Amino acid sequence: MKRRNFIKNTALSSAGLAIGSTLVSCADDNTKTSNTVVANTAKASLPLVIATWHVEAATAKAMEVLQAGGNALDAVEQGCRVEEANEKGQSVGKGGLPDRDGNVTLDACIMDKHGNCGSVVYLQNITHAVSVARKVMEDTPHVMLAGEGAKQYAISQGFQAEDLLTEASKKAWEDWKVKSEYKPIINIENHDTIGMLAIDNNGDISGACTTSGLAYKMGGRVGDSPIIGSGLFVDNEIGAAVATGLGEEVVKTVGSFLVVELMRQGKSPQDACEEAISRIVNKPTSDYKNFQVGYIAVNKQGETGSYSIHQWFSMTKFQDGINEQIQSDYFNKA
Ligand code: SD4
Repeated sequence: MKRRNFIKNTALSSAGLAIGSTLVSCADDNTKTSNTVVANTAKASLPLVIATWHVEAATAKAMEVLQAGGNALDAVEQGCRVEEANEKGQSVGKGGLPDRDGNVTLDACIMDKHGNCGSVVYLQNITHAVSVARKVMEDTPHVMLAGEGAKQYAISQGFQAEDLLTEASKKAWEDWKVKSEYKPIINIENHDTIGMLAIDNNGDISGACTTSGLAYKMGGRVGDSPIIGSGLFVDNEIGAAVATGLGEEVVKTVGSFLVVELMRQGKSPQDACEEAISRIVNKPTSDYKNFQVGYIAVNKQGETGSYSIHQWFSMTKFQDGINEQIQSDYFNKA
């Protein structure tokens, strides 16, 4: 059986479908090399949405899109926009904490079921970075736009330029300036970068990620969130993953791509997230006690997983009418 057909046959319908646990080796079609696919026992109903941290309003919006018949791409974009517009969230969109010079700079990306992707880095003055990333993906010949070019492109597409530094974020920055101590803080907020993955009624997967990055970072710093494969990766035949935490450590291990490749090799989303974290913490020089990284993942069968270095990372999951925050298991139990 061709791999693509095998996976298609095991994809779940909106009614939900149980799949037996089978190890299948199969030759691929002429676009891929041979591979091994494990179909885990799963009973998932579609659609479903997962997101990093505690973002129930965002997952609710995404589910609303999916239940109205929208696709996963629309769902993740609309879901992320909720947090970008939420001024109380100080790590995403408007109200994001600035860099050390007081500039709010945003990173975002989006990826669809075809493997198309778009991203923006170091974007200023535009709240909905995820929507600019989608425009880059759909309406330009490029994958990534940065800085002033990204901003000018957004404005040319009708996005409104505005000051993203709210009074609360300005005050936090001024307080920080008293000591000007740069230290990534573990679990800065009750939520952080929002990364969202969705499977729609057709069983197709998309993902998005948006952030103001690390608070008080150096001017010009870009994290993992807009880097395809690091902050986010989607393979519609296998699954998807998204990262949060100290972007530098995610980039060094190409974390989200790693999670998806581990799922391709047969690992469950949970095991794949755990292995990706172990690649970070088991480096001989790892300073993991001083930073957080968390992953969430979903596979084509609708199984999900999440794992982090430290406690208090969580995933919000909306499925079967239940929109809930799930505490993630974590590595550092010492
Ligand atoms: C970054 N990964 O810019 C993002 C920020 C984040 O928890 O997720 N912080 O490195």
